[in-house]
Amino acid sequence: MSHSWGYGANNGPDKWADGFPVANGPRQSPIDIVPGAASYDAGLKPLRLKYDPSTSLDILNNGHSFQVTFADDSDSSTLTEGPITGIYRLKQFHFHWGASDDKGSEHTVAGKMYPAELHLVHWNTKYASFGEAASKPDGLAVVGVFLQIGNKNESLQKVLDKFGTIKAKGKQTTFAGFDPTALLPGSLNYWTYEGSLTTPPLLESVTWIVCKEPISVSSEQMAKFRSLLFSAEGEPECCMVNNYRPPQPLKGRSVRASFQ
Ligand code: SG4
Ligand code: ZN
Repeated sequence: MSHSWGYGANNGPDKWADGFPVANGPRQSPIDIVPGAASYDAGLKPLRLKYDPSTSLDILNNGHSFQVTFADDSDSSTLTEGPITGIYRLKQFHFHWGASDDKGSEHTVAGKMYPAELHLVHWNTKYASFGEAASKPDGLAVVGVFLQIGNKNESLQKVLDKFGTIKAKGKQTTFAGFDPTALLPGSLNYWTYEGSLTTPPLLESVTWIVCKEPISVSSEQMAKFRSLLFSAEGEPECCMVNNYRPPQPLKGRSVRASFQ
């Protein structure tokens, strides 16, 4: 891969191992979650997500996805309990999605793909910064939430309404006062396993927490995701679609469920 990574035929997931050999490592993500093969663990605590809307800062098209970034200089927006120990701070959330409603999520459930998947990225405050935590086996915890076609999602719409200003790669605008709690499903039942970032550098530092219950998104809202561009202003327009990595081998890992 002489050029930078992406999701195209020449720089997509099949090529990532050329520049990032850990792509074939022992704890890569995403995976196919087989509910019948997951073991219920009565010792898994409920997730505690405490988000302060005043910590939301801005929204950015980074050329791979778009993300909403949070101030992470204090324990204002945190994830605790669940499968993790200690305090993890919210850094950003982003999504992965398809070119059509029949694909787009990274994790799959018994082979089923959802049209999109939300990732809320947190880092372990036993380390000094996100950058330091990102390479540690217990450095990151990402909460994954599937999106399923249904009613219009009014909380998500607040995010989509900013897309006009972040259409191209590198575009950024302020995004204040947003509470990501509004994007969580009613039930926080989850599966958990030890995995990795799903994009290069594919670091094996993520405790994955995947919610069983999806949130809703309308077909019209999904179409809006696909109006973003991978390309920068002035470059040939290239729609941001299919920015997901397919499931990777489990390699003997166990998937635990917080519910029966
Ligand atoms: C997306 O490309 C995000 O925009 C990235 O965020 C993120 O990288 C990457 O996905 C991998 O994260 O939860 N899917 S994932 O494993 O969080 C990081 C940024 O580039 C390091 C900041
Ligand atoms: Zn992600």
